[in-house]
Amino acid sequence: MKNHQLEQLLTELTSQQAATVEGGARFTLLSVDAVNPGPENDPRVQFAGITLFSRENMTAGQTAVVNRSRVFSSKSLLRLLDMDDPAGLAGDDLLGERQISTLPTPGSSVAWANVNGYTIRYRVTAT
Ligand SMILES: [Ca+2]
Ligand SMILES: [Ca+2]
Repeated sequence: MKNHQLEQLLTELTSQQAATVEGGARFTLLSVDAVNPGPENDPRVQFAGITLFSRENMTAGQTAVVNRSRVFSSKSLLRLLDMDDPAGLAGDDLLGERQISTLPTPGSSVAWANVNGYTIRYRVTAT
């Protein structure tokens, strides 16, 4: 690794850690329900550009428990895609997205039913 690449990496890590120290929120992807996915049955769920879940060939009625989380410090995008190209993101279809704010979720969870037949359950908590 060249020196400037290492420097860049260290800078990125430092700013990420700074965001954690300054506070913010934790997004937790709880579960993905394939209620009625139809032909778009290879879901990939991303938060802030990071894939937290992906599975091929989910069937109607199937639930995947995820419980993966990520700390963030400003509004970030939650996206549901359908994988059509397992090798990369180029062929994926965007099924839906929403902005997630750092405000903690009231109660224990929020359900999001999207038009393509998935229910994504997630929670935002203070760090
Ligand atoms: Ca597709
Ligand atoms: Ca597909």
